[in-house]
Amino acid sequence: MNGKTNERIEKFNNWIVERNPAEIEFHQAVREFAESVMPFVESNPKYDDGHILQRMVEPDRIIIFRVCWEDDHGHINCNRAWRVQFNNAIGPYKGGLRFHSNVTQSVLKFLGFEQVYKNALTGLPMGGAKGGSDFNPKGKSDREVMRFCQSLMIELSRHIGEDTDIPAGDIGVGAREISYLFGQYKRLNNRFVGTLTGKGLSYGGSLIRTEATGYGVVYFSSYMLKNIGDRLEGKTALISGSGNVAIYCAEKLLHEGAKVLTLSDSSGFIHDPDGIDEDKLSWLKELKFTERGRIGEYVTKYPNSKFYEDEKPWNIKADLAFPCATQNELDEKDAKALIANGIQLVAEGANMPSSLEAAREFHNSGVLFAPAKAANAGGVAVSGLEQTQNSLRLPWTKEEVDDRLKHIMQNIHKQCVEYGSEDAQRVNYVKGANIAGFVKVADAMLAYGIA
Ligand code: NDP
Ligand code: 2IT
Repeated sequence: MNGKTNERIEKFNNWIVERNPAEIEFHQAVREFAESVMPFVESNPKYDDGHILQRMVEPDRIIIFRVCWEDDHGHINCNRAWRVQFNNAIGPYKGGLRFHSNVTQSVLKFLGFEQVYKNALTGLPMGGAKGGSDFNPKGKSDREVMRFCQSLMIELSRHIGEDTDIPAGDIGVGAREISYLFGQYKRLNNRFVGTLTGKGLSYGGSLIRTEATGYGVVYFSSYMLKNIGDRLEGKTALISGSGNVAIYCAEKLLHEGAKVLTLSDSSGFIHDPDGIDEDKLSWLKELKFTERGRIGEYVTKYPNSKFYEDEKPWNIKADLAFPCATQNELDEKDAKALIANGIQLVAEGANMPSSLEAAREFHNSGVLFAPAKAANAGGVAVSGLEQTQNSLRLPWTKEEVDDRLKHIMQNIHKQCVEYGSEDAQRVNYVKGANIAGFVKVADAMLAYGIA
């Protein structure tokens, strides 16, 4: 990159910081994107002339609202909720809802921004959005979660619809929450339409949607390895998180013959040197999804493993790493530790789990690095397939959805190679994913004129 381009990137980033004060996660996501896309914009004057980058970083709209609900003790609670409708140039807004005490407007703006380009990469007609609340579902009863979801939907329902905006799950929003939200949406509208995805199978959900994000991360990783004549079989893997994405990432790695050594949650990580096999994983599913237990309980059941309280798994030696918990869970120091231990591939199951410095470390040391936009797009892709099945009023088989998911992940890999090949040997997947997503959205925006 020449000095003039660097200067433009700096100026652009300073402008973003000024316009969006204190939104540090949003600054980070835009910076990573601008570093890839600015040189491309400069060499394609139609994008520069259209001021496309400047337009893309402004959400179409943000809806902010109060959610009041009564807990089991009769106390009145008040949370804040948002829906960031970022960009609908190539389809209706689409993206998850997150319930976590650390949700802020900045977090939802970074997630909404990245969702736009992730959704474009899937090849399905979906714009990008994200929403959620600072409501913390941990320790709440089912009835409390239900009352919160119903209250939230009373306001959210005015802004969404099957052709307008289709929310889904994310951190803290799984099958239980989607059911309460969908039930309330249906009640308020008196229409049975696919306005949420991740629904239960008996009321419009798609087979494989639960597994899709984790499976997709592994499919993408196998295409990356195949591209250099390698495969997943026989490799060792570190996974962080033990939620939806982490568990199904582990399951697919086992199917592919890899050995999973770690899983984690916000209290620490477990290391099982014998590997987390299918039986252990099925026990874990019960623990995490039914009993809502903590990962540390694993060592009581499997005493040959060890629990490391308040630590992350990145110091364990392995071939592959899959950060599948949350943003910025892997920093420069963690990246250096992974590299020193000879890590071959890092694929982001979570959204923006690597800090900018960590991603740079991976790039500079030649680690195969799959950014979230590409690697975890399988979840929203199968959400898109759920919408298609809802419109057709026809459910597809497990095999059909899984085949389509594989094909979509392969096609995302192909787009990364097309736009990210730096020489015959090396693909820069960050650059490839950012530019491929950018081109689709930018071309649609240009076609609409000035809007
Ligand atoms: P879940 O709520 O099912 O699981 C989240 C996991 O991450 C839990 O183990 C949780 O631990 C851990 N975690 C969450 N926040 C933190 C934190 N601040 N520090 C440490 N650990 C944390 O969420 P998902 O598995 O659905 O989502 C995980 C990531 O994947 C997110 O980044 C999400 O945006 C992304 N993603 C999800 C998709 C989906 O389809 N669900 C699709 C694409 C991306 P604890 O229980 O202790 O909080
Ligand atoms: O980050 C993501 O892609 C998701 N949470 C899934 C969104 C969706 O609409 O399925």
